Amino acid sequence: MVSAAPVRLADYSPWPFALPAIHLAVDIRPGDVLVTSRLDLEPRGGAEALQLRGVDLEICSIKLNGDDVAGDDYSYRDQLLTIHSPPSKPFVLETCCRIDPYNNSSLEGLYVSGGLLSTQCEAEGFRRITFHPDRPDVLSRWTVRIEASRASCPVLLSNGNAISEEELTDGRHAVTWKDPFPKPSYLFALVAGELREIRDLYTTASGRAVTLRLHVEEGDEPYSTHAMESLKRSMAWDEQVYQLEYDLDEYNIVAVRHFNMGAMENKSLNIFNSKLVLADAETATDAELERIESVIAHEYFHNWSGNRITCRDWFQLSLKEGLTVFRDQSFTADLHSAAVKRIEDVAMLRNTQFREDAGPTAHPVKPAEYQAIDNFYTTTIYEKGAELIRMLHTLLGQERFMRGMATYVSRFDGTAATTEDFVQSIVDGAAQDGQPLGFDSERFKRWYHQAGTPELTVQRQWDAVKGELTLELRQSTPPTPGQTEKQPLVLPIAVALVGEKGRIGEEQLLVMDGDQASLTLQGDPGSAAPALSLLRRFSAPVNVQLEQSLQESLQLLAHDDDPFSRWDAGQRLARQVLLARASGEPDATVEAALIQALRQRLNAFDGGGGQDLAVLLALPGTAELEALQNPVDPPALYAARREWIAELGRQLADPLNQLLDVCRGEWPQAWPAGQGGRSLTGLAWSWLAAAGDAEARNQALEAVSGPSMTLARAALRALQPMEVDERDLALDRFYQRWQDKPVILDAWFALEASAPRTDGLQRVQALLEHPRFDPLAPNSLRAVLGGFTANVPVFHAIDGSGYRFMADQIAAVDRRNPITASRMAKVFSRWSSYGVDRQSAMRQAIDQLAAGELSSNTAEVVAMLRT
Ligand code: 0A1
Ligand code: ZN
Repeated sequence: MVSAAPVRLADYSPWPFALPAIHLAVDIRPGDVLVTSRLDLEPRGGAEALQLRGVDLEICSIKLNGDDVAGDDYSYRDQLLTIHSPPSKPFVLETCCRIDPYNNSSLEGLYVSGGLLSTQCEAEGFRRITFHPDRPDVLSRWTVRIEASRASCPVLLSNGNAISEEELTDGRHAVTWKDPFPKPSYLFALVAGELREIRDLYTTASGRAVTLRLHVEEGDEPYSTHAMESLKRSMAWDEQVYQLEYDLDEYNIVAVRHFNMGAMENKSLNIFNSKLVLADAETATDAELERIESVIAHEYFHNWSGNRITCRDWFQLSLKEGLTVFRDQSFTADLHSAAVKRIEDVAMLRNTQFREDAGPTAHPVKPAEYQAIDNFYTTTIYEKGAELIRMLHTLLGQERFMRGMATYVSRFDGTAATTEDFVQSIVDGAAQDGQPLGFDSERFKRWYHQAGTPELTVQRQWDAVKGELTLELRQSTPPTPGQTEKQPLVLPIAVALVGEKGRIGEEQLLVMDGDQASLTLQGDPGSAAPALSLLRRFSAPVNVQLEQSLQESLQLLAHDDDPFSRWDAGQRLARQVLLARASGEPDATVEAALIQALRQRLNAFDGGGGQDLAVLLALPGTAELEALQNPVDPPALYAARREWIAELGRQLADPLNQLLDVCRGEWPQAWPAGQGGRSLTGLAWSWLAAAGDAEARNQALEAVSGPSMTLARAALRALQPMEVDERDLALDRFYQRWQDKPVILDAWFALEASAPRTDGLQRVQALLEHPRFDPLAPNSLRAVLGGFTANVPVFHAIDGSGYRFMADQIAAVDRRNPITASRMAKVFSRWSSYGVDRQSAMRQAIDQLAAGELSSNTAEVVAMLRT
């Protein structure tokens, strides 16, 4: 294993040069690309040598102020170009390098995807294109001239505005782009190839006409409407809510098949994973349509939170990501259902971020060091980062928070900032009204540095005579790797009492910032103890330890006015049921009560707004259940879930069939309408089919050939876990229908790989050799290998065969694409929570991986897993 020296936040110092302007000339030829770069450099004092980053660059020439630099005057080793004695006055450094994007499978820097040349520079990909400091605090104005053959690359795109086009000899042409806004290298982008354009126009609030262009492969044009409409909605929302307008005349989005992540916010030239652009009701599910809308918004919102104000260094990554996730969550909440969105976000947080925070790769929202920054594009940086912004919003309220945002933008526009700059701006802006802040902002900043999910323990006492409920609260955060001592954090805790007729009195916001706090809530004197609605809207990202009786959970489920708390009460009961079943001792009382409560909900439903009911009925995620089991037994949890679904299907057959009748009328409605009906349909098919209902299986089978991708995929999900003929027929029909559409076929690969069959491992192997499987596309890899790890009985086979197989696959992917491989290696992060056999089998698989030659990305993750 190779291990590079870590980069430390504490070692930050500014770059000793300014780089106000960059001119790039990119000459695209059939076998290679020549990149000539002219850097205008201004020494800022203190620098003896000029050091620039460069990876896999073949140097053609290096000139300083027009003269060749002699071989003795520079060196290029260990990915660093050093000019030993640069001038002490401003000078121009011109380098010319040859690069080979045609054999670049890492998908970083410049690479080829389906005949298209495209870039990915965040975080440190620009150094694979030319020599550059490649750090986010060096901002420059860029001019980029791209030259290529018109036949193979009719479309040539980069950031900013196209300022000139040239017709050259030999069928070649060139386009020059100029971006007036200073930006760091990670926001540079270039795309060249044959693409079809979909064009639209947006007029900003102040009257600027912006040309919107979406670029897709030929034949994909009809699937671009949803993305375009989403973009326009995002632009309007940011104007209305944040008073932030778009700042250029052009906005481009390109869809590429081979992409390591979801999408990238390059200034005015977003590059998207094609699965997050191409969609309509026939080809994408409702959930995918909503996700596309939110990712389009996320990348658009980065124009201010990320591009106009960028990060000083990569330790500040959450400055742009946490804030932008918070903004895209608010956008979706405003456009659709705020309650459903909050519930979905919390479910995701608990199942991914809480798991990360409890395992060997736990790290703070602002890490103190890293080896490969690519490993820190995590749910902690993104989703926990967004929760920190949300808490600031909760503590300050909308008006004060927005004043803080305006202060942040006016202070830091055009610069590279830190998370401290952000929090300070928010509190300074908020405090302009002269009112006390209401919390200690220095203590709040601890959230950025402390890893781990806080535990909030609550005890209470009910004084029936006075009608007062007194709460005693304690917080503590369990130790995480490298951080044993933890400090108390600022926790905004929204609470209320709930009686048989709903909420009693007003909601209160307790701001806890020490180890302990107490609070008294006024209820009705002389009555029985009311239910406690704690952490409403999930006002702080913590785990709650509170003893709640079955009766209390049922009361909250039925009468709480906070939809999140109602949902949470239902989830608590479902967790109890599943954990009891997994331990072999089903809890008949809780099961009967929960089924009764669900029956009432189902009976009361008469159509419309079904999404609330659908989230309420959804079962808790596996990760959440695993966090509550010791040792974790994945097959037992899986079996418990399947049995419980079958039980629900048996006991609730009548209301579920009535539900199907009500929902059928909503099937044809176009998203976002009808999604509740379609979700509930999928749920009913799944429960009824598991209970052996042949009619439900038939309905599902038919839907696979129908006009709605949402219903087709719901049908496949319902049938997939069962050994029935309809399952194989359904999967086959889906394959036949969509075999020529890779974006859609990935769903089939994932379902096939996760289908629990006795010959599961051989089948997954066969999928990896399937003619439609593209080993260079991260989407395909994630579909098959991600699907495989979700195949509980096969992946977790007690003999360790699933783990060994996965370790081999990760090693193979690592040789081509370290970013994707190191993300996959995190599937082993739970190894120490399993029973002895699985524990040692998984540990052996990790050691097997560690023994091979790994990229520094994967080596870093594997090293974390082993500590
Ligand atoms: N900044 C992007 C995410 C992203 C990060 C790294 C990438 O390549 C290694 C690509 C995209 C976002 O937040 O959308
Ligand atoms: Zn982002």
